[in-house]
This record gives sequence, structure tokens and C-alpha cells, in this order.
Amino acid sequence: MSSVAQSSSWTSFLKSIASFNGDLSSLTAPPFILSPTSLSEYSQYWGEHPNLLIEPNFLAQSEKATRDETDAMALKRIIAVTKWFISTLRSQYCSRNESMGSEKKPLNPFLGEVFLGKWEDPEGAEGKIGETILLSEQVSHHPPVTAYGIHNAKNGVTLQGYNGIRSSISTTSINVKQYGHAILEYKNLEESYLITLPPLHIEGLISASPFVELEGSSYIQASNGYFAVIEYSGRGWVTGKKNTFKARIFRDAMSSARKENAVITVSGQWSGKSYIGNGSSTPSSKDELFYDAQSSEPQHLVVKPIAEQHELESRKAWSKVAEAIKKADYDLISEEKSLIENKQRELRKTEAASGDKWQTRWFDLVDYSDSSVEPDAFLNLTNISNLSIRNAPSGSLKNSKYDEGEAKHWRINIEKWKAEKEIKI
Ligand code: CLR
Repeated sequence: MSSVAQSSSWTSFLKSIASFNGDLSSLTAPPFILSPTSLSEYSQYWGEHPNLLIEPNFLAQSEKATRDETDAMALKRIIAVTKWFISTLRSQYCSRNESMGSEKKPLNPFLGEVFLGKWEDPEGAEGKIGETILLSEQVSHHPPVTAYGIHNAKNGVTLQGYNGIRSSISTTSINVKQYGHAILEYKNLEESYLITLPPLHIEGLISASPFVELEGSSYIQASNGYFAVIEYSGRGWVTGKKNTFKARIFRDAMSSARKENAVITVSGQWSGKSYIGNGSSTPSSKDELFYDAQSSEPQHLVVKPIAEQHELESRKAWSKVAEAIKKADYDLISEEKSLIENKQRELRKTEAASGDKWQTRWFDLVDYSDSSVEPDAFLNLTNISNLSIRNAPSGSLKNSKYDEGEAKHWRINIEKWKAEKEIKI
């Protein structure tokens, strides 16, 4: 066991986890496990493969297509969306291990914190991808919720969603359920996709080298009917490999009740290679390569230099805390963090006194239990997939035990972004 794992700061951290109340952000962790990056930045992981994100836009059926051809293209598109989704997972769940050696505890964003930037087309202005932009905003602090929009104007592609987590503890791991979902829209195709977020757990706590493993499943419901189920099995007991998954694509959500109905099956590692085959049998490395996460490097977001940032922008707001973390100066970390936290407390007090609640900047909370809400992609896609519209763990089904309570979801308001005067990409 490493000396870090045996250190008193780590063992007391493990003890505090064992008795914690579910709010991971409230845990005081030793400096070496703190990340200088705010959770509001994690939205960028959705966009690090812009080429795969826009690919379905180039898979439209021709105007004279027969029904069979139309259907074949719809299948190609959900395969492309599934590939893009799989491509986001390495960034989402492995990037801290790859860049910092282990999973870390991110900074807990303050209400109204924003993070934004762009992915430029590597081929320049003439390229077919075009520029993709990211807008991310902390829309709630208690509990923490980050909303984001990713938009590629040239191809009419928009991904939007939001994330929140609830955690619990077991003897050897932290278990995390995700709340929220993502909606992917292709304007030219008039097609949309609903994506649910998988549960995960954090392993490696005893040895002070935490890492994330996914479990359960993600669903992708296409407005053309196709439905993908991605099952995560962690360290497969057959292959012995971590980060394994199996994705099955079905004609529709109804036929997903029987695995034999799969029209396409993909199998492998989301952080490595995966293979694709027709039908429901499991493809292996003898089959066609589907995606290789290691040979397809993420394209990183371009963010303005801190000197040009607004005070609500994440990297500027947290810059002093981040420096203190990099120096592993514990007193300075607490000092700088307290400055931010106290300022937030003061703000909330003045708001309470004046009665003006904090207004979110680019996102609106839509209450889907209100019958006057216009039918939209979310309502359509939850209907055809039988997924809950409630604030339940992501991927919960209608009429399941989780299908209860409020139905409020964060949506981007593009008009607000167009009217934005103070903050620029
Ligand atoms: C946030 C939304 C992203 C996907 C994602 C990836 C990793 C998750 C993170 C989400 C939420 C916060 C998280 C993190 C892994 C570890 C971290 C659960 C879901 C917790 C708060 C850190 C606990 C401290 C350990 C390192 C001991 O799209």
C-alpha cells in the first residue's frame, strides 16, 4: 500500500466519507485529491469530438428514397449517434485519471458560475464541421446542478442538458446516481435524440487512487423510433477488462424487451476498442471495429485567457484557489475558498432581504407537469421510450417506483444568449 494511502489525512478522509450525509461537495478532502477544476467545466466533455457529433447530419436519406432506404439511413444515424456518445465517455470518466493520475474532487461551482468556449474547425473557415460553442452555467447550488448547451450553427446541431448527482456510500465505494439528461437535435434532419445518464461508482478509495466505473445503462431514444440500450458492466468477468459495455440497437423501445430483437450489437471497452455486428450476437475483435477511444484524441475547448474573462467565469473566479491547490498549500486553499463562499452567502442574504431571487443567465426551468407547456422533443421522446418525465434518477421508466414528484428540467434559452452583452466566447 502506498504511503499516501496510509497517511492520516487519507484515513481521516475515508472516515469522513463513511459517515457522510450524501453531499460529496461538503467532504473535506486532503489537498492531493483536490482538483483545481470546477465541476462547471465538466460539460465540455460532451463536445470533444465535434466531427462525430455532426456526423449524423451527413447521413440524410435522398429525396427519392424508398421506405427501405429511409429506414436504412435512420439506422445509420442512430449508429452514428451511439458512436458519438461512446466517444464522450473517455473524456467524461477517465480524463482526470489520465491528466492527474487519479479521480479528483472538483471545485463546487457557485450559483451563477459560467464556463464557455469554442471548438474550432481544424480545417478552418472552409471546413465542413464549422465552429461549435459551449455555454455552461451553474443553475443551482443546493443541490449542485450544471446546465449546458453545445451548438454548431453551420450544421444546425444542438446538444443541451443538465447534470446533478445524489450519492451514497458502501463499504468499498461511493455510489453515484445521475439526475438529468441530454437532448440532441439535428435541425436539418428534423430529428432529435434523448440520452440518459448512467449511474457510476468510485473505486480505489482504500488505496488512495480513486477512479470511476460505470454501471447500469444509458438509453438513447431517437425521434425516428430507433432505441439504443447501452449496458455497462465494469471489469467484465469474462474478459477481465475494465470499462466494458454492450450497446444494442432496437427498432423501437417496445422491442427492446427481448435482447434477441437487437438489429445491431456493439461490444467492447468505452475507453478502448469496441466492435460492431448485425443482429443480437456479441461481436468480438474478429468483427468490424466500431470505435477506438485511444486512437481518437479529444479536441480540447478553446477558452479565453483568464485576463479577458468576466468575474462569473469559472477559471477567473477560482484562479486563486486553483493556484493554492497547485501549491498544495492547505491554509491558502481554505482562505481563498472561504472568500468565495462568504461572498456567496452575503449575496443570498441581500437577495432574501430584497426579495429578488437570483436569475439564471442563459437557462430556464421548464415545469413539464404544467399542461400549458408546448409539446417538445423531450415530451415526444419520453413518450415513445416510456421514460419518466419526473426529476427521477436518469433513465427511470414511467410508472416505476421512481416516477414521482416534480417534473422540472433546465433548458437553454437562446434568446437570452443572443441578448448577452457582458460575457463573450
Ligand atoms: C459530472 C457530470 C459529467 C460526468 C461526471 C463525471 C465524473 C463525476 C462527475 C460527473 C460528478 C462528480 C464526481 C465525478 C467523479 C468524482 C466526483 C462524482 C457525474 C466526486 C464529487 C468526487 C468525490 C471525491 C473522490 C475523488 C474521493 O458529465
